[in-house]
Amino acid sequence: MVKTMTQANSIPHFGYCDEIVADRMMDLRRDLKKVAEARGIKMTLMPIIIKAISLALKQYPVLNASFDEAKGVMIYKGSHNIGIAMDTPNGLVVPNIKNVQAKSIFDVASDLNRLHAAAVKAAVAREDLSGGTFSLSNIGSIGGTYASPVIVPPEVAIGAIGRIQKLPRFDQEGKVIPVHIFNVSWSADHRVIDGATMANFSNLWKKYLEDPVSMVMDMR
Ligand code: CAO
Repeated sequence: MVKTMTQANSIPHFGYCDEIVADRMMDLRRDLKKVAEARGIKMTLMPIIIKAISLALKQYPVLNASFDEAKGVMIYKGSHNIGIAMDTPNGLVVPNIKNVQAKSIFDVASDLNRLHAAAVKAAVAREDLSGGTFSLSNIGSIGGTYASPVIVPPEVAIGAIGRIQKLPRFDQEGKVIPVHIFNVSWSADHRVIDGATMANFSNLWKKYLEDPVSMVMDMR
């Protein structure tokens, strides 16, 4: 962590935040949870969030790339290897789920279960720790709303998820209604990613989560 975070210090980070309405994805998770349990897999919201990231990365591949500073070139990665920050008794571990672009939500849940179980036992395989292309930190599973996540070099972007809260919001008619909300905080490398690209990526990801049926439309 000392080495990686020291390297990250030379990256000019910029932050971008938004709030996501979580009600429909929570409904989806409730239904998927029963199906997954019957197959021996724990289904949280994370596999849905991770798959939505991969679907959005397909349209914004510059966020799933690395920047070769010496040559001044971008290297676009074909695989979406999404690193997940895990809080363990031995500290932070960031294994990655390989090839999320080719996996179902169930496959992602299954990998997340396997990696989390290994991380808790300090037994994550070397190959699960290397080759990440994009990272995500669900700090909300512990608490908090916004964060300033630090990019994991040589990646160019990272997201942090805040805690889901029930909050008052206005509906179309101007009435106050209770809504489940969580915040996302993105950090990106401003040498190679511009703010508009980050915002467009985040808007697409948000649309997938707020209207999960649209995810099904784009899955292969
Ligand atoms: N808001 C509200 N509830 C949440 C939540 C959130 N953001 N994230 C998780 N939950 C819920 C889950 O849905 C689950 O609910 P049920 O008990 O009803 O099933 C419960 O909290 C436990 O979830 P979990 O934490 O076991 O599983 P997960 O897949 O959501 O997250 C992991 C897995 C590994 C990402 C998480 O456990 C973790 O370690 N988070 C900390 C990450 C971290 O340390 N980041 C900092 C990095 S920089 O130092």
